[in-house]
Amino acid sequence: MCENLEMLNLSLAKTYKDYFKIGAAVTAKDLEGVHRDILLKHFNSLTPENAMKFENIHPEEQRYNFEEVARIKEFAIKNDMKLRGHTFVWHNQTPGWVFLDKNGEEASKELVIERLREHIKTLCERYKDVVYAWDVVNEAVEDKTEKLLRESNWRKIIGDDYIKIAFEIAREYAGDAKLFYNDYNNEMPYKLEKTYKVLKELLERGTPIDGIGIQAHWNIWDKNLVSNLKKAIEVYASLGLEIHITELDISVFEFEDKRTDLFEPTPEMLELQAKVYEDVFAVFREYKDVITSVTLWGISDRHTWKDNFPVKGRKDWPLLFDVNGKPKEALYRILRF
Ligand code: HAH
Repeated sequence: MCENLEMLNLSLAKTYKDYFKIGAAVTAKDLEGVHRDILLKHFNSLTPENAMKFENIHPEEQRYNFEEVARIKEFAIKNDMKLRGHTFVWHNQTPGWVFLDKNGEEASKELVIERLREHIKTLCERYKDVVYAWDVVNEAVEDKTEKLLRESNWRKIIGDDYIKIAFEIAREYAGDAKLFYNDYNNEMPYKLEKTYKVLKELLERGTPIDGIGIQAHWNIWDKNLVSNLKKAIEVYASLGLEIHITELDISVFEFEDKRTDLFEPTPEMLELQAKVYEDVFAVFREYKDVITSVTLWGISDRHTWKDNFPVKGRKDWPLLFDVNGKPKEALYRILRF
């Protein structure tokens, strides 16, 4: 405890300044109150959790909604932070209009590509001064069947080359920002193999992909996590890719565990969680030459997407600060090494 008191003054971002950026996913609400204090002390990179997603920032063809991102951008610049841009091409949270023509029929390939270009150009130019990396394509690899690529409107209308096309367009407008392919479970063997195939082929065809985002929506029960993670980092690095950990959180529930009767995390869970955070940060440090950014998908357990996934309305406690914004044992473990 004495030791913990001393550590209260330490900053995560400062502790890791010679390793990688330390980020958090944020909404505009997080720029006030307890979350604001935590951000200022511990983080130097921000990812808008939802505000840059297509349906939020570009809800209608002729209407952008820049308000929330403007507040996040202003906060970042004022406090010497950078942004990760998330995300241009995704099968979720993309408005229907993108894929429909003026008669309400399925839009042509040319029209969808033209719209994508306009969208990417607008965002890249607007956020050039503050975004250091874009998630150009999110979650394109299929994980249920044997197929490599997921079905989506993007793929259905543009064809398999939609990924290559998106990266090429982004490269035209993104300036110095790095371009990332981002996905979940891509450290697990089944998906690592597919992702490697997809990315290798894209890179061989000259697709301007700079890096891979490992989302890192993990849990405290996965015994193979550290070995899978190391293997995945080595495989992706062998392709010459930079690596970002983009959406880290460590659930107290196994994915298959759908129980709803737990109202606070048990001491055993918190201890196990601290150990998993400690272990994965040791791996991140070991690979600091290829890992250049580590982002938590939220700030404190008060607000986390895990409260609605995979079970809607079930509380989870996956982050480094508790529901009151107090540091958890997990935070101390990654500050002390
Ligand atoms: C992520 N999907 C998204 O990239 C992010 O934008 C969103 O806010 C939260 C999570 C993760 C995901 C998953 O782990 C399993 C199935 C679908 C989506």
